Amino acid sequence: MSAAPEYPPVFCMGNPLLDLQVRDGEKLLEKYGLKSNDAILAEEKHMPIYDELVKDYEVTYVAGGAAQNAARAAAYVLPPKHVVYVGAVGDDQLADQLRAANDKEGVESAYQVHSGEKTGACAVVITGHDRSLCTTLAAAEKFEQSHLQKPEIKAYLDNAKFFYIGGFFLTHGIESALDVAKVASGKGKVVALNLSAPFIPQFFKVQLEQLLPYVDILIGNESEAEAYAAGQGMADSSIAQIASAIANLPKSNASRPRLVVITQGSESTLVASSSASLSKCNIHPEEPNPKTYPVPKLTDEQIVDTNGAGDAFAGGFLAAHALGKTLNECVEVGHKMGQMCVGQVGPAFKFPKISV
Ligand code: 26A
Repeated sequence: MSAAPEYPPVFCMGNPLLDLQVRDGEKLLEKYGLKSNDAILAEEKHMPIYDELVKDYEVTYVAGGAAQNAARAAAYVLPPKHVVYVGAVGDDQLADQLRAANDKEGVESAYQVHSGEKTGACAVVITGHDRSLCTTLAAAEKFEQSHLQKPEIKAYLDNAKFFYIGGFFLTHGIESALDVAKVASGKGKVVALNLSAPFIPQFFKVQLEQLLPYVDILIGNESEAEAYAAGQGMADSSIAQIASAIANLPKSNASRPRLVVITQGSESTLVASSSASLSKCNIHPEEPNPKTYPVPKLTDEQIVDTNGAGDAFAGGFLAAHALGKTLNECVEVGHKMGQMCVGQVGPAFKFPKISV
């Protein structure tokens, strides 16, 4: 991969959001009926939370949006100009802040801008090591398929080799996700999808099932895997069984195995493959499949908050894969980026950069 390619090889798509993050939010969880470690779409009853945060709490404003976090993590690992991110924003200060974070961290923002709309926001309520995410998508859910047809976006799509779609995007954008994934997969390119939150496999099961045949790398955590299993009548299955089952679902591009990568916070990460092989980024035929990878331990003092840690893992994993690293190296880079993110406020990384 050349240092500054004409077009970025990594294309990410999701909901661009600005995170409004607060600590010690126990009262907020109670008041708005939020679970301490969850991600939801705000309902009518949650809407006052954004004003309340600004009025009564010390808010840290930080670039968010799950796939955008992964894009910034990937850019951290890759040489300059290797990552482009697509999603819809408004024409407001929130969008300016997101663009500035992407510029600083080496992600090209290829936003669809909806004038007169607000950019999406996520209330991030931290309690201990848990984070509760409550999102109003606003402009993000106005993303239109036509954006992908614009010549400048088509050029990104035609030239990218690795595609990353946020599972959260399936709440509104299955047609666009299918557009991207079908074409990419048909050309033998790599398509990665993040499950994003338990409510995606739970309530957007149909959309997920439509997209999965085109997915080469599925990334998620243990509660998302369990939510998937519950929807498939596999509620009593272990994480290993669930990961293997997903890996072996029908796949459009049969020339590439499907990898299912399940993180479990500070517990081991698990990777299942539809078929072991000698190829670099896969499980070796003599190794166990699924294979588990211990996570380096962090002390309590090293943990600032866990917002974005899973996205950082995913971005690191994909970037290492784009660099032609082995599966073991991809998981290792994922762990390093996840842990780096846990040591910062919000979905953020260390600057000046350290090598990973
Ligand atoms: C559709 N929803 C609910 C969402 C999100 C989301 N990103 C896209 N769509 N809800 C929360 N997030 C982002 O997840 C990151 C942590 O993984 C937050 O913005 C946060 O940065």
